[in-house]
Amino acid sequence: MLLGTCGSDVHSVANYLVEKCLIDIGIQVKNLGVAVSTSEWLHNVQEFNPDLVMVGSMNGDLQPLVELISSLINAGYHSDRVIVGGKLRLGSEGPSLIPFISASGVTVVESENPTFVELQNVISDKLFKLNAEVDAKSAK
Ligand code: B12
Repeated sequence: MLLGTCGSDVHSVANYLVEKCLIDIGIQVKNLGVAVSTSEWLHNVQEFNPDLVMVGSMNGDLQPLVELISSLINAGYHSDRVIVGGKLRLGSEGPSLIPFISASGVTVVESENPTFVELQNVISDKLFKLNAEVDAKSAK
């Protein structure tokens, strides 16, 4: 899966710890790091076709996140494979944009301080469901 932040978000500590918590349960993570531009995201999604795209947003600026999600969907990446989380509620734009982000079909981890076990469970469940869908399609 791909992991990173977008826009001008430089909160690398959270990014690093989330990466470690996923690696701990055997998930392969390509960490793009912080303040990743939309074009860089799109380039990596096209190159690696990841099972999941995980975007962290810490600094309260949700507009770049919304733009990235739209760009990914426009480029044909399924919104069901996008997971966002971090400090999504605190910024002035937070409360109004979370429903908008959810409505686009991405998975929003709404807890600002999920334990690593919660985070690991969300991701494992998501991967399990996606794999089950792929199996069901190929069985038809
Ligand atoms: C350290 C820090 C900084 C450092 C970052 C250093 C670094 N290299 O990482 C510096 C000083 C650079 C910084 C700058 C700023 N910061 Co700052 N920062 C923090 C601080 C104190 C800790 C963040 C952290 O690393 N936590 C450690 C991680 C592991 O814990 P966590 O955040 O709880 O992580 C969990 C969740 O967030 C979630 N999660 C995190 N990432 C992801 C990704 C995905 C995909 C998922 C699903 C979940 C997820 O899961 C994690 C595990 O539970 C927080 C306050 C706080 N106490 O949280 C403010 C905070 C995040 N910062 C804040 C702000 C406003 C800023 C600035 C805008 C301040 C300013 N005016 O300049 C700038 C923005 C800079 C930028 N361009 O991004 C606000 C954000 C408010 C908001 N969201 O509305 C906070 C919450 C402080 C506050 N209470 O106001 N910051």
